[in-house]
Amino acid sequence: MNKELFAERIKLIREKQEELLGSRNEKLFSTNGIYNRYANPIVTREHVPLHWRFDFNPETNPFFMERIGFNAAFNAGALKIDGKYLLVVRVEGNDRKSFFAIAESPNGIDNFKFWDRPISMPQTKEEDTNVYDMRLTQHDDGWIYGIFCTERKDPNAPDGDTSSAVAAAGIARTKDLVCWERLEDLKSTSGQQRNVVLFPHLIEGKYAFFTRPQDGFIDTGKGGGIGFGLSETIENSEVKEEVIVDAKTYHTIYEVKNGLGPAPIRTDSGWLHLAHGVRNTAAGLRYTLYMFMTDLKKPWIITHKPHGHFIAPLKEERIGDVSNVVFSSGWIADEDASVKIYYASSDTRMHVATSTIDQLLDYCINSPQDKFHSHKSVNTINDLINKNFNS
Ligand code: M1P
Repeated sequence: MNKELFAERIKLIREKQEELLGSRNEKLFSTNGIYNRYANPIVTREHVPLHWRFDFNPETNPFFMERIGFNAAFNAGALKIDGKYLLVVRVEGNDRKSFFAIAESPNGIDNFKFWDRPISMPQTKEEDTNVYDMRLTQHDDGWIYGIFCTERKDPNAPDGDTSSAVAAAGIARTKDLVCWERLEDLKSTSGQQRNVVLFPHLIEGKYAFFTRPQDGFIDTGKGGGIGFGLSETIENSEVKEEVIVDAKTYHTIYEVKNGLGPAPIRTDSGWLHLAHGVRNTAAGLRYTLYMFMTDLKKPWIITHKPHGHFIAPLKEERIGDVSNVVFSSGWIADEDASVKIYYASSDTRMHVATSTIDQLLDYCINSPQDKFHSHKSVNTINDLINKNFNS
């Protein structure tokens, strides 16, 4: 390729990305009045910096071809620091390996831009094959913790089984999201763990974790449900006992499995929680988001739980690498009591929805509960109809 064509390709590709990164997002009208979606995804594989993808030297890359491809950017943890909205994005390469990278926005809604380098995560004695889905917790002890899933090949897999894996909760801490100190993985009595979240305060002087015990890598088996347990230390964390906060339940949107999303938000009325629930369908698993509240002093006890899903995959969100999925591991409660809810669709790209603490409390406290039977759902609907007819 001649020099002019090489330069022209760089110019075109740069312009296209700058246009994407600089584009404004539009808040959409909300019929449900609980939260607002936005017109565009906020982080996608197209946001991955060009210097991670292309060799800019015409001698070694004469066709200016992409040398490293990226497949998806999803399931991000979130934190606001010094007025900046930061997402720890799960970036997945074409080689299927996920890693973490920070995307920063001045307003939390658009203009997300990746920092210059991805996070180099230190290893434990047992190296990670794959890491993903980091939840961030700003803990009272002064550290920012990232709890994530570390996946390794199952050492007990029979010969020829090249896909069985073991999932565990990896733990790392940082002060600046650049340098990370890796701690030992969480030990627990259940076989595997995913979707583990660190609670921001000590309870009875101990570190407190929301867990998701599971027997297998995909199937939660006899385990499942969102659990809760305490650990004496964080450096060598071990949860010896898990109570189930929210069990998987027949004929609900969390029938097959569930897991906590981000660390809960504290309000005067209790802790607000966002979680994902999974049900089976003829078309495969369907992941939706749901909410519940727990007691301020006993965050393992549910006080309010609206029926059904809070956010379900809609329109384009329904399609991607793993279709019919919404998943959240990050939200930010702002100083003005607004809440930015970050969620990924179909294991492919990131979105934002906005609400307020008051709206979310009203939703959790005043929405009817699931009564687990069709005829009882009809009674609930009739209660509302009667109220409206009599008012
Ligand atoms: O593919 C959907 C999600 O599946 C897993 O979540 P869970 O453990 O609850 O089934 C995770 O791999 C998650 O990353 C993924 O989005």
